[in-house]
Amino acid sequence: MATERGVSLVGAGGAALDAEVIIIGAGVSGIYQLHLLREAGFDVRLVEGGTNVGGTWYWNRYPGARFDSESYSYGYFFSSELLAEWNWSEHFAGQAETEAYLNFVVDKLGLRDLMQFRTRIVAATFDEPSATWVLTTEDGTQLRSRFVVSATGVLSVPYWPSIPGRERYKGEAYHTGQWPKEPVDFAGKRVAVIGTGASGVQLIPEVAKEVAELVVYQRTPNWNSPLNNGKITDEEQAEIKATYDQIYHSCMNSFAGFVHRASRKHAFDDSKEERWVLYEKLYHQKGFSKLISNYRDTMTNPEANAEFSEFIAEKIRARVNDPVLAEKLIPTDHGFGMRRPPMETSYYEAYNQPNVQLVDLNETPIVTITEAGIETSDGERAFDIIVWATGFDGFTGALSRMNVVGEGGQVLRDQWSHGVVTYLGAMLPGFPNFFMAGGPHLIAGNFPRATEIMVDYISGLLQYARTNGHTFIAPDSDACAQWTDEVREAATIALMSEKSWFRGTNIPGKTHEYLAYAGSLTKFRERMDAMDEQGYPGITFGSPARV
Ligand code: NA7
Repeated sequence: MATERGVSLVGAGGAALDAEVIIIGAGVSGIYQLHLLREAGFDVRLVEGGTNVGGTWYWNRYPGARFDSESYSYGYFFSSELLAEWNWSEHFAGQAETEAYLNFVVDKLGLRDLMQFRTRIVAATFDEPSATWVLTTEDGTQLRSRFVVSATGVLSVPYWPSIPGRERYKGEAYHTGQWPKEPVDFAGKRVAVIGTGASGVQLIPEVAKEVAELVVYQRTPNWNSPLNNGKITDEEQAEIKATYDQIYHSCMNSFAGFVHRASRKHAFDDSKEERWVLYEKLYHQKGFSKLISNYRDTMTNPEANAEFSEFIAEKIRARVNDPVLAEKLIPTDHGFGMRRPPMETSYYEAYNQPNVQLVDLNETPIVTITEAGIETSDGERAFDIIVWATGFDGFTGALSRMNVVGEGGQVLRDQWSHGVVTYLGAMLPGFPNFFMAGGPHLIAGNFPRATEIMVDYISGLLQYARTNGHTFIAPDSDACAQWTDEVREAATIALMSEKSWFRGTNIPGKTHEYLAYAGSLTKFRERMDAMDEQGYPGITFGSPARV
C-alpha cells in the first residue's frame, strides 16, 4: 500500500523496508541530510510533523522572530547555484524570509516529493532480529527503515510552565515556539508576555507598537545588546556574493561558527580607555560580535566579564527613562554571555512607552492564571492575549517525548534520566543505526554550521557502511564515555550560569548537565573530516547473519 508521498506501509510482522533511511524533521538539518543522502544514491525519505518545511522557522513565526546570526552566514553553502540565486534582504533575516528561503532550497533541489508532511513520529523501536527501525506515527501507521536520522532540532518542544489555572484562561493564549499561521491581531488589545529570553526580547518591541497595553512578566533579565540589523544594500549584496568563500571560511574556522573575527587580546593588556573604545565599537557592531570579537578572556576572566557587563548595564541605564525600571532590567545573577545573550532591536526603548509595563516576578510572583488574566501576589490583571515566551525543552526534548526504544528494550528517555551520553553528538549507546543531525552535544553557536558538520559526518558514515557491506552501525561504549567526558570538560572552560536551557535547568525534573558541546567548532570539524580516512573509529560495524 502506498501513501500520498510514496512511502509504503509495513504489514504486521513484515520486514520490508519503506526506505533505507528515514529522516525525521524538515528543518535546516533535515533538508540538508535529505539532499546529501539522495545525492549519494540512498533510498531516503523524510517525515515531518508540520504541514511544510522550515522546522524552527516554520513554528516560530511570532512577531519579531529573526536571525541572530548574519543571514549570509546562516544559509547553506554547499551549492554555488543556491548562493548565487538567493538574495537576503536584511543582515538578519526575519522568519518569513527564512521560511521562504528554505522552501526555495527544497524546490530548487527537488526534495519535496521525498517528504511526507503532517507525519509526527511518536515512537521509534529498534527491531533487533532484522536490525531495522520501526517508526510509529501519531495515527498508528508504522514505517520501517534500516537507518534513522533524527533531525528534530534542539529547540522544537515548546515549554509551557505548569502555572496553576493555565487551562481556565478564556482569552487567547499563544506560545512563541508554536505560533499560529494566521496573524494574531494585537491592535488595541491588552496583552501579557511571560518570559524575557531571546524570543520575548524579539517579540516585545514589535507587539508594543500595536497594543493598548503590554505587561511583561519578567523572572530573570538577560544581557540584551543591539542586533544592529539593516537592509542589505546593492553594494553589500554584491560584496556578499563575491566573498561567500571567505564568509564560509571564517565561519568554519571559528570557535562557534559565527562570521565575526575573534580577538587575540586579553582585556587587561589594554588600558581602561582602550577597553572602552573596543566596547563602544562592539556595541555598535552587528550581532554576536559583542561576544566573539570581545577580548579573548571576557568569558573566562571574572573581572573582565564584570567590566563588560557593567558597560552593558550603563547602556541599559542610558536607554531606559525610569531609573528604577532600568535596574530591574539589569541582570544581577550572571554576567554577560554566561547565558545565551539575546540580541535586541529597540527592546529597552519599548519600556519608555506609556502603554508598556514590567512586572518583576521576584517581587510579585504569579499566584495563578485566572479566567480573565494573571494574578500575582499584587492582585489580578485582565488580558485579551497572553503570550508565553517561556522557552523550550532544549536539546533532548524531542527525542525524550518520542518513545525511542533501543537494544534490549532500553528506552532513551530512561537512559537520559541518568545523564546524556552520546558519541560525537551523532550516536547513542544501545541505539544502533540511529543518528542525530542535531541533538544533545551539538556544538553551541551558529546552528546551521554545527549541524552541517553532523550531517556531513552521518552521510559519510552511511556511505562507508554501504561500501563495506555493513548494515549495522553502533557506537562503542568506551568511545561514548570518552566523548561525553570531553563534552563535560569543555563545559568548564568558560564562565557559565547554572541557570540556562543549555543546562536543562528551565525544565522541572530535568537532569542538570551542560547539553551542548562547548569546544571549538574548527577542531571538531577537523576531527569529523578525518573520520573517513580513519575508517570511522569508535564504531562497531556489522552485517550479522540475522540482518
Ligand atoms: P528562553 O531563553 O528559555 O527564555 C524563556 C523565558 O521564559 C525566560 O525569561 C524564563 O525565565 C521565562 N520563564 C520560564 N518559565 C517561567 C515561569 N514559570 N514563570 C515566569 N517566567 C518563566 O527561551 P526563548 O524562547 O526566549 O529562547 C530560546 C532560544 O531560542 C534562544 O536562546 C535562541 O537560541 C532561540 P527564567 O530565565 O527561567 O527565569
